[in-house]
Amino acid sequence: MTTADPALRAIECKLDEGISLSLEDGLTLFRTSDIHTLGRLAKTAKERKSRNEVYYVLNRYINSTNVCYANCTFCSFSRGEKDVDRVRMSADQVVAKALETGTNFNQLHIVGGHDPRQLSLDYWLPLMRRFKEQLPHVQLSLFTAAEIDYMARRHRLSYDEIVAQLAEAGLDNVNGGGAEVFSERFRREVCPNKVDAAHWLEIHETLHRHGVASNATMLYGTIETLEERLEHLIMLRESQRRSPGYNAFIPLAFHPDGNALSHHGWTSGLDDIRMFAVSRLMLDNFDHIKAYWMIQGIKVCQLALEFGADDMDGTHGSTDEEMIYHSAGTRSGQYVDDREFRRLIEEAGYVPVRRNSTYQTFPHDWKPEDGMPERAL
Ligand code: V47
Repeated sequence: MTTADPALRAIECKLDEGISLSLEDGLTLFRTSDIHTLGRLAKTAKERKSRNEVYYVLNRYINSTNVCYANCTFCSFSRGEKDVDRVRMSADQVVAKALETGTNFNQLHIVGGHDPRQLSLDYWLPLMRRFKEQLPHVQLSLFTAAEIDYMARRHRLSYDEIVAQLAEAGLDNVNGGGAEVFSERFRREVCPNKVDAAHWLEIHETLHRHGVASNATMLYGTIETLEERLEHLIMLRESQRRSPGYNAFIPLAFHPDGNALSHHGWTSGLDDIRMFAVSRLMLDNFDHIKAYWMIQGIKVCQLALEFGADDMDGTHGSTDEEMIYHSAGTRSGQYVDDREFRRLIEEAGYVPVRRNSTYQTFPHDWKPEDGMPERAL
């Protein structure tokens, strides 16, 4: 039987007084066997931020290229130029994919790889303008900071210069990937060819200055220590203090199939649930903690709502072909009907709320002909 952990009482007092938690507090939360109190604290923190609401988005997810030269050891998705199963979509193909979704959706989520033939402003700026002309109500959630860093270096532009051009072409939000774990030790071993932590943070802070929102993630379940997870969360909290503009934090559970870190295996249900709760409690200046159904599986996502999560991400629209998690072994499908989101959220005792990338909210049966809603969170 679990007994109440007295060490959580001091943490609860800090939370009630609005004091940010320390790394040591985070370790106590990760190590407690009192999972019920952990859940209660995280749920209370969630309800202080987003009351009784839980969010989802009608969206379309596209991986526009899987060609990537970063060679991160956790990745099962990347392919080389000569691989028969490489995918590199032309701009027309990406537009066709987006349009086959119909018009009733609010977000295009696109990520790719470090692909020298696709990651260029010549490809992206005209494509973004086409999206904005044809689907003006659809927010563009494009790239990760790693892709922006790659593009900036390629064009020999400063972050300020490249972000100004992307913002002008209609970029609404940048996805949270590429963060992995900020620790230098981790990056040296796992993703040495990718943007480092300081530059990842600088890109996000530059985006915020240009009015572009962003998300943040952490890949957990490989070689990182609990201290490194907490340092990562604290670095994000400090970045949000310097430069408000992060909407959501998304814990990314490691998927082991077909990559060089397979021996770490799958994360456990308890580790997943703890990650949601600890993220919610450490990141006191992030409004949203997302339990992404495709990554965690929809059942863990529903449980995560009891542990501080307040978002389940999106439908993905039609029969799509997300590749990052499907090549690494996820058993989730490609599509969830929004009625299913609403059923699961209501069963958990919350009110389902449809949103876009920047958390403007919509009635469930909203259609583009209705015009954009007034209320933003
Ligand atoms: O940076 C790659 C992760 C990220 C694996 O902003 C893996 O809403 C687990 O940006 N196991 C890219 N994770 C995806 C991304 C993202 C994902 C979900 C939500 C949002 C958002 C953004 O995918 C990479 C890396 O951390 N990843 N391979 C793997 N085997």
